[in-house]
Amino acid sequence: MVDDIAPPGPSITLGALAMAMAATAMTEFASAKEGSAVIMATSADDNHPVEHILDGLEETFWATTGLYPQVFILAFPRAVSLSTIRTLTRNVRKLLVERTEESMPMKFEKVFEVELSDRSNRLQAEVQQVNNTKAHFLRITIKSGWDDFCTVHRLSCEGWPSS
Ligand SMILES: [Ca+2]
Repeated sequence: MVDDIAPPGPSITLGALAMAMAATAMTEFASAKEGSAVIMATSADDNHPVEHILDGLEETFWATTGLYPQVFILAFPRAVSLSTIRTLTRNVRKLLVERTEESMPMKFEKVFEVELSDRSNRLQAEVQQVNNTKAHFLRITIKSGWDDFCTVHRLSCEGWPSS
């Protein structure tokens, strides 16, 4: 007798693939540890520098010091594929997030624009699902505020390395 040979077939089922993908944790790319940095900002307050946006701490923040709009650019060390963008701010009204995949932060295209509600100087937590948005740089523009000055406490950009 000839031994039965298993028929060739897919080595992994769709269900197993879905489980494997779900088990792959997203990476937080808006972090100095990942090699990301804020490379440009329109306000520089020694007590509340832009590094405070990426330090992972809620209590530390970047503070604006002038008129709107206020802008900062986040550079990832390489292009990434983003799933979720979160911001933790105070007194931000209109927020625009743009991206570019190119190696120079010159030409940006819109990812989303939102108007945050007035929380009377309390923290505003905003979450946007951005559906595998590829970005090497993000440009964040605070177009207007609910007060003369606003603060950015955290920026979170979760996703996967871009293939
Ligand atoms: Ca912080």
